[in-house]
Amino acid sequence: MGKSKVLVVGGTGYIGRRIVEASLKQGHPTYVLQRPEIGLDMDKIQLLLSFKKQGAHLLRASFSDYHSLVDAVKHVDVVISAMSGVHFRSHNLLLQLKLVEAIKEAGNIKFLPSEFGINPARMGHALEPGRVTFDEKMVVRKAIEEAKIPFTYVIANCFAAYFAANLSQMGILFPPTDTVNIYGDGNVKAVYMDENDIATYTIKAVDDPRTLNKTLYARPPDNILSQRELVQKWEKLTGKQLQKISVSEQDFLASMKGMDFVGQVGVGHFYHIFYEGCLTNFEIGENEEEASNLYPEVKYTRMDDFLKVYL
Ligand code: NDP
Ligand code: GNU
Repeated sequence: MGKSKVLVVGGTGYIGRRIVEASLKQGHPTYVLQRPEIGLDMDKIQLLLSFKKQGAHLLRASFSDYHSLVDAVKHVDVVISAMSGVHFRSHNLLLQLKLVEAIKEAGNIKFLPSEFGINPARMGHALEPGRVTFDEKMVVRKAIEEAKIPFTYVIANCFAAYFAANLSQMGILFPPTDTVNIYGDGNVKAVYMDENDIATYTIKAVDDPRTLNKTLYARPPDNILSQRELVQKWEKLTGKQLQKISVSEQDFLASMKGMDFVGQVGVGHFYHIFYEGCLTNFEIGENEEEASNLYPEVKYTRMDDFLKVYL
């Protein structure tokens, strides 16, 4: 039995493009949704053409044309959604409900919905307005499970480019040069993942019976780091100490006032990650898997190496 045919929805997106590349690299017949709505977005067009050059097939479909979605998913065995969550660019997680319906109608297809962050099933207590990310992901999961569609939920923890590159500072995507805000005592453990490894693990899970109807965490031992440990790695690389300013929980949460919606969402997520420790304050359960344990052959990127490009 050959490798499953994979359709990536949201394939020109930030994690989506990496999932397309990983699917091609691991030898899956790879399909990418081509939406008419991308119009004159030349960057997306160029990305789609580059995927085609690498052997991917483009499938035209639109979320405003349900039958085009059904026709598209009928070409494949597995659909992976990398639909945007709540952040800088757009916020369309609930559009996936149409995709669930199309997959249900087509039948015999596994679905990996757009997760790739904190496990939303553990965030019932999450702060407003950031909780919307988790609530919407849970609505999609409910639809998948009610439709009895086989699934795998990929919990990516923190994308390194959004959380490690900036030493976990908000509002910037490069390391600070003089001072760094430390959340509380900075000793709460987080998990930082290179996005390319998330894509690799996601594709490894596609045909793996061990991940069928399971939650797959990316929590490799060397990448379980506190913010203070991450800062120390950077200081070692630069040979320069940063001035550390400890931010109390109260002051951090108070900073939400006066921020725009996305900023407030971010404060909520950062709070749960760096004050509460929501990524590491639990053991991975019986009915759950950890990616570096299932796929020890993957030489996942450590943050010492990830940070080098920012020097
Ligand atoms: P992007 O903002 O890159 O968007 C991904 C894709 O969503 C787009 O490329 C587009 O697909 C599709 N999309 C957006 N709007 C629409 C629309 N109106 N109709 C149809 N398709 C649409 O997403 P990210 O890669 O940043 O996020 C993907 C997932 O990763 C989310 O679940 C998010 O929560 C999570 N995430 C996690 C992070 C972490 O640190 N763990 C960091 C960032 C995101 P197309 O290619 O067809 O144009
Ligand atoms: C990260 C962000 C970075 C926000 C997740 C504001 C979903 C997740 C770790 O919403 O846009 O500065 O788990 O000023 O489950 C936001 C998104 C990151 C947080 C990405 C995200 C992480 C979404 C900021 C900022 C770098």
